[in-house]
Amino acid sequence: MIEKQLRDIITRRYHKKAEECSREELYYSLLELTKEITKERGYNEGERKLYYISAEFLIGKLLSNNLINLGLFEEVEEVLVKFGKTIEEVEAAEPEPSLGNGGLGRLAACFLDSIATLSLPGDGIGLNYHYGLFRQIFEKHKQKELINPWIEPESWLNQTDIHFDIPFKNFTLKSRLYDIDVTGYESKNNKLHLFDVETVDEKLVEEGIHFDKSQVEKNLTLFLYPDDSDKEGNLLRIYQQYFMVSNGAQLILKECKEKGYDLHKLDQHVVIQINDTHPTLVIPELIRLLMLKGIRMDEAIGIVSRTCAYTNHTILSEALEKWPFEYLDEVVPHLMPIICELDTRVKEEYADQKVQIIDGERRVHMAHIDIHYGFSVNGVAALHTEILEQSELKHFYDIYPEKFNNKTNGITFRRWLLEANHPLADYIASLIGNGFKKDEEELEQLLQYRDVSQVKERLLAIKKENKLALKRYLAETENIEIDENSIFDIQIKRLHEYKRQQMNALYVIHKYLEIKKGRVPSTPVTLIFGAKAAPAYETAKDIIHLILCLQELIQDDPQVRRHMNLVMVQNYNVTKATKLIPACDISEQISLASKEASGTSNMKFMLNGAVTLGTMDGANVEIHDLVGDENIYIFGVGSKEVIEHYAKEDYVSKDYYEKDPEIKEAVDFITGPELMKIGDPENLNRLQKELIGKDWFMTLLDLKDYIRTKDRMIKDYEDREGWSEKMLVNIAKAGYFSSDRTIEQYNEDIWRLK
Ligand code: CR6
Repeated sequence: MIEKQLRDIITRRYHKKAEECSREELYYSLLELTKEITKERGYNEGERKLYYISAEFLIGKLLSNNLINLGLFEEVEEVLVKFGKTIEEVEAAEPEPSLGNGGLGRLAACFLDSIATLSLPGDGIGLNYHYGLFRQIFEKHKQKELINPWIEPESWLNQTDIHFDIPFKNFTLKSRLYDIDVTGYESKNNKLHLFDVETVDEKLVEEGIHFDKSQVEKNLTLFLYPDDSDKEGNLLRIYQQYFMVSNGAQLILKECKEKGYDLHKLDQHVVIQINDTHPTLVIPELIRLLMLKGIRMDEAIGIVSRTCAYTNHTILSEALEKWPFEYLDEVVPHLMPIICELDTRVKEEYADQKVQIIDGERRVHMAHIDIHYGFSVNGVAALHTEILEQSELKHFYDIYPEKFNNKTNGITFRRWLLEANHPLADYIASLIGNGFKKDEEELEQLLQYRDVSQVKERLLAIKKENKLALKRYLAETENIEIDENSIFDIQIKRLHEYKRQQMNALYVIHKYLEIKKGRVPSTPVTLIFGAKAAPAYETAKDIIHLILCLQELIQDDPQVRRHMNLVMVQNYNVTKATKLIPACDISEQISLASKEASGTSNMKFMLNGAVTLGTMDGANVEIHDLVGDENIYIFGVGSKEVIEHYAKEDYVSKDYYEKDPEIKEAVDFITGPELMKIGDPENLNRLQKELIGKDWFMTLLDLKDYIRTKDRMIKDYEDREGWSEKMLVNIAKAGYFSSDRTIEQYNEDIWRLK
């Protein structure tokens, strides 16, 4: 059936036999076929609809994902083999859209998958960035940023004829809507609506990712989050945000009109989830648009407040947006009377400075708009929500306890198990049947095999198979050699000081020195990193530099390399994650307690049978609750103590450095002769100074415990039977972290869709 359809498409497109097609030709033919079949399934509908507005949707490649959701993957795989290609080869021809930075954007993509899978009517609304997040390459042990194009004449995007006029202070931009069909697993579709400007000029980009930030009509949707270290960058972000939400709001009202809904009852038909503060301007914009339709301000504010819900993803205050009043006024003056009115109402009601929208320095606190004028505020893991309620947003919690709720993040198992790890998914299905693919808690049935050696041996064998696959992939794509018989210890996530890649690097230094002294680990270890640093984030780039220098030092030292290897993969993205995660033994989740709101790679690793090495932070806490002490390695200071250190300002990294010879030796090594020969003294010196003089995220506080715990883990790995039991328990308990569960909870508590 599929074979015939595909052959017909190939004949029409290329006038040749499928067996003679290049992988690109097969990819485009499959793209066409998949889009066609998707359309035929139809779309979820209902009296009430969700709009998930987000500046990021890190969807990654879609071919395999969509084929799995359509139930066609196996068939297509077989047909391609007939044509002389593997699905991996064909998929390599698909460009990867990088429309997100990391966890937050990937979460939005997982959510869209689950919303469709649960047959809920819910669309995404975002921007059609032409280049998305930069492509990373390494040169001279440093990160270099390049453009990352993904839009080709033919892609998953469907051009529509929907346009809106978006008013800015001095000009109006006409938008165009592109849609991507979101396939649910064995269900109907929803849509991801991505707005663009026709006047965008890709040639505006000069060297690397630099471009003229002042020409808004030419650059508005060029990049995801352009550098905002200067005023022009900040203004561009405000332009992007308003462009996104005004389009979104106009689309929502258009759909309501087509369905004949009464706008006075908008909140009965529509719910808007505001993903972090980037889409916050949708609140004043929707009020403005309702007023243009003749609804009085008072009523409009009420309607919008009953329609919008807000998700907070961080307690890092630098990430909670506060726009200077005059910046907003320069871009969207027509919203300012509304924002001022929203602020006045708050000031009349509450004297507390901490809950005001416009502060004494005339900065507009975006999250405060969301909390006062939305009906729900949620954190993304139990600990995170508790910290919001008890400290970060306490002043709001005191006013509106009923608005606060927790929704622990989740991941879609279709992408992160069925697609990423076929051997494991198939084996699980052979043991407990296919039910877990839609009802993930069924994975618990695996616990009955806890004492069955055969099953645990098979889990070890699958892990080995995946390690070999990763070895082949890295050899082919990055010319990197790794040893599949070593322990794979992996830390992949954005580079940020709070995530503490620098602590992992200090472990490497410590181990290097140990090996040099003849104290070698019982099993060799391969430490794998993958991370992009924000282009303007100096310390993050210095940490990448340190890791790359260490990589060279170790690669060139056969004596050390035999026992410990270090590799940093280039351009870490969704595709690389799907290759790395199934091969992992030790999952590094080592953020400073209280700082990682949830984390989601921790869930992906667990599901694929890795054991977590982590702090009591974010969703690690819930993983610990589920698997128990024996099946996770927890270390470090807890969140209460950390919060106290910040309150008392009593953490002095220099004390730890001076008092502990082991810590001192590792930190000193950063600027020792071995690394200074390889790297750039300016970066290495600066990083060392940062660690001794500031260390805002308390690396040295947890370093010793981290080293001890990781060493214990490496030792425990030798007991293969014991280790495989930990793997089994982790997989069996991962069901809770399905985004289907998360979305069911969003729906029950917040969205209330049928
Ligand atoms: N950086 C959190 O830090 C969380 C995701 C998704 C983050 C991370 O712990 O898992 O959101 N926050 O909720 C932001 O992006 C602001 C992230 O991805």
